[in-house]
Amino acid sequence: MSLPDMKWSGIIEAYRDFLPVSEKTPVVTLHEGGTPLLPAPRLAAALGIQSDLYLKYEGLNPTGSFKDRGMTLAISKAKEEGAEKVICASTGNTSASAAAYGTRGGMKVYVLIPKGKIALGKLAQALMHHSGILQVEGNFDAALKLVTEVSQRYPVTLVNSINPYRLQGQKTAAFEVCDQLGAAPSYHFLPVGNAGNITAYWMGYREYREKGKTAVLPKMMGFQAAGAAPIVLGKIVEKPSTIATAIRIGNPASWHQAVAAAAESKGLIDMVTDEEIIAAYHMIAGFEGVFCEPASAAGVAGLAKLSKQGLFNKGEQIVCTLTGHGLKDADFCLQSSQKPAEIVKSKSDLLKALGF
Ligand code: AN7
Repeated sequence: MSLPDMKWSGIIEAYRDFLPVSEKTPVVTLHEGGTPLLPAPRLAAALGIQSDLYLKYEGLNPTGSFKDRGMTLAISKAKEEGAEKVICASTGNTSASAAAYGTRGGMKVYVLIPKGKIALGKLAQALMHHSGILQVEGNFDAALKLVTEVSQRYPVTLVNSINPYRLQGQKTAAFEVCDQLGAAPSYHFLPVGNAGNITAYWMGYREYREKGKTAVLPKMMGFQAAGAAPIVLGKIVEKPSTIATAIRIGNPASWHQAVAAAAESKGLIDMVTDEEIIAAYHMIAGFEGVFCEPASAAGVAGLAKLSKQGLFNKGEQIVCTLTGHGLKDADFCLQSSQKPAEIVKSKSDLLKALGF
């Protein structure tokens, strides 16, 4: 490993020239970003894809999801502006990230989550970082509406992706992909929930092209869960439903920007069923040793779906962002795995299990 790699100290330091910060901005960081872009040849072969396939493993961020990229900037700017309280609505990962970064910045964090619909690991994170955990009986969309209204009238800073600093921070993932590959890939697959991330990646890729860092741009390929697919259906989904709780969102905040990203890049926004998401989730872990949470597998599920149409060619590069770590939702993993652990009572049991 070279010395610059060892000195990685987060996305604000790495990409300062591209971000709305000054020397006066107090940088609140957990050294997020710098995540690996992993070649995935066994997964590509299993999907029958000739292109080079890579996984951008965002589960390796400090709180286990891509949200940390946006949160370091949103919290640093909130601190610069003197905020004492921050708030977000969340399907889980935003709250985990806000809780960690807000605490590190010396602020009080409040999170509003849909009751019973967030993965346990994410709830544990919000608890551990001493945030005020509040629940709504409704879904994420209702929670977002509430925190937006309150933050407009009271001295509490909203750190959902409506806060423009969030997407500014998140765009650095596109910079990293270009820096790691030497140019933008042919296709970029990712899950779509509130639609901030696809918007941020597209902004990042375009900025990098304007600065001469990549000559090409990828096709942006976003995937919603079929039970929570307002953009695909063209209408708000009042009661979104999917096992991928992170993307259980019926009225995305960045809806129009996401549609524009897909259109301008000649990509698409489509949907995948829960069965397709679960199959992809197990394939990524089973073929590549990479564990992501169910929602994170929606992009790969989309790739699996399209690969049947023979769209992808040799010499092309495909990047799939895995947005969050699998340990966030260990409950779901155990529920959806077919095989319980075998009981071993003797050496002969063990030898039999090993196939000897
Ligand atoms: C693992 O935490 O919206 O389309 O409140 O946690 O940018 O919303 C999470 C979203 C994908 C969707 N994968 O990204 C929240 C929240 C994971 C996520 C998404 C989320 P966006």
